[in-house]
Amino acid sequence: MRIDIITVLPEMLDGFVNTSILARAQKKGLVEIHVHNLRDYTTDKHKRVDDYPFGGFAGMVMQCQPIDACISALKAERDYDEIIFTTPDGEQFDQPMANQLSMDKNIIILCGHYKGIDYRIREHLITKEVSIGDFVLTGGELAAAVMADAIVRLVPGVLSDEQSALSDSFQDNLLAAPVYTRPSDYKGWKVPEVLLSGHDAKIKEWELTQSLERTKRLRPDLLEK
Ligand code: 6GU
Repeated sequence: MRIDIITVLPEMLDGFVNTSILARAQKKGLVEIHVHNLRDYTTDKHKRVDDYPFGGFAGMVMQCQPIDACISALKAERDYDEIIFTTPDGEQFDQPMANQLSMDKNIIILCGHYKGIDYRIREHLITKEVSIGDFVLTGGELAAAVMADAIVRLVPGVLSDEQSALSDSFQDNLLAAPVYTRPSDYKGWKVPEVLLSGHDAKIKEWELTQSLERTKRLRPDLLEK
């Protein structure tokens, strides 16, 4: 899988892309992540990528030209399954969306900034608008990083134990059961007896009961889905 991220703040993503799960996935040759500086695509001699909005509104708007140039250059090299724009008014990112995107071959994530981008880009070039939650971030870089992390860890082979993505919270609309490690008794804080029993069926049943109980208590909305 290949993810191209377009941003005016590449340095904000470089560290993340070259550490974390994304670095491991790239080293294994399973994923390629490319960060593009939008400023490299402007024809403006002062390297500006934004301008005042028509209509006299407040703030600045990202211009069509550099975004179109960058996306066109990428599309000339390969076909893209999705061209995503990060924006607080987009569709809510969630685990099913991460699953779906993890099956794509090539995606672009365009990071929003300032007051927004010229709406014509959204009408003509963007295929999917995504928000990571009901709050406002200064820019789409953190949203792009969140999405890339959630997507890449689902690509087969990225996680060392493939089972571990399957038992994630949300993967089946249930929160994950608690986990414990040695020692079984720490300062008198004890691990549930059943986990030490070696009785697989009983352990599975305990895990499901815990998942259901935690979901009912903490996220009852998930049980309605
Ligand atoms: Cl995708 N972008 C921005 N700027 N703010 C957000 C967001 C995205 N998702 C939630 N808040």
